[in-house]
Amino acid sequence: MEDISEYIPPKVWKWEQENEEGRFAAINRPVAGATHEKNLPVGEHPHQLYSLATPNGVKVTVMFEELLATGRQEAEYDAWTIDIMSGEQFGSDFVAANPNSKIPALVDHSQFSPTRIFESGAILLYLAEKFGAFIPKSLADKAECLSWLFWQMGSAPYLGGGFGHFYAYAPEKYEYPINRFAMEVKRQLDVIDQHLASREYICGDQYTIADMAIHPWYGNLVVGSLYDAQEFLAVHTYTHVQRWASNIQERIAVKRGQRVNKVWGSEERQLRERHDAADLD
Ligand SMILES: N[C@@H](CCC(=O)N[C@@H](CS)C(=O)NCC(=O)O)C(=O)O
Repeated sequence: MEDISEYIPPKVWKWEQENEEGRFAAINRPVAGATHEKNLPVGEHPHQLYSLATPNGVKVTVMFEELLATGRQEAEYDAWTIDIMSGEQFGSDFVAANPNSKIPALVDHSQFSPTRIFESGAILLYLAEKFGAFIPKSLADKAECLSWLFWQMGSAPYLGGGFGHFYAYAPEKYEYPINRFAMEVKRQLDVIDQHLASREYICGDQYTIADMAIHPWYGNLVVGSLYDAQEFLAVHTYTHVQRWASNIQERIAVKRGQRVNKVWGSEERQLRERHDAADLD
C-alpha cells in the first residue's frame, strides 16, 4: 500500500468551498434546493425531458426512441439540455421537477395535471407502464425485470461515483479507493457476465427497460466508452457482457437516443435539443 499522509477528520465536518479541487468542485454543495430563479422551456409534445447525454440521461432518450420506433407516436418528446457543469440543475423550475437536482427529469403534460418524474429508473418504469412496452406482462417475469432495473440503480453509483470518480476524475490518484471500487465493479461485471451466459438479454429473450438501464453504464464500460479503463479492468474477459453490449449498440433507437442532449464530442454527433424525429435523421 502506498504511503499517503493520514487525514484526521475534525469533530464536525465543514464545507471548505474555497479549498475544493477537482472536476465537480464548482457544483458540489452540501445543501439542497434552488440557488436561482430559472424557468424551464416547454415545447409542444406531451413529454418534456430536461437532461444531458450522460449514461443516466441516455437511458431515457433511448427509451423514447425505442417507443417511437414501435410506432407509438404519443411517445413524442421535447428534450432540453441541462448544463450540469454550470449549475442549471439548481434553477427553480428544475428543482421543482427534481428536488434532488440531478438529470434526467421528465414532466408529462398529457395527464390531468403535469406529472413530474425523477430518477432514471422511475422514468423508465413510468414510460414502460404508460405505453405497455419493454416490460414483461406476467408478474414473475416483471419481478425479474424490476430486480435487474433496481440492481442497476443500486450498483451504478459504485461504478460512477466510486470507480469512475477516483480512477478518472479525482485530482490525485489514491490506491485505497481505486482498489476498493475496482474490486466491486469487477464483481458487478462478473454478476452480469454469468447471468448473460445463458440469456440474450438481461431478462431472457426480450429486450426490456433493464437492458436500457444497464447498457449505458456496464455496456459502455466494456466497449471502452466509459473512463478509458478497458485494460485496467480487463474488460475483454467478460465475453458475455461484450456480446450483449455489441448487440444492443446495433439498435437504431440506441444510436439515436445516444445523440440526444449530447453537447460534446464531434460536432456532427451533437444535438443540444430534440423536438422532432427529423432532428436525428
Ligand atoms: N440516481 C439518479 C442519478 C442521476 C445523476 O447522478 N445525474 C448526474 C449526471 S449523470 C447529475 O445530474 N449530476 C449533477 C450534480 O450532481 O449536481 C438517476 O439515475 O437518475
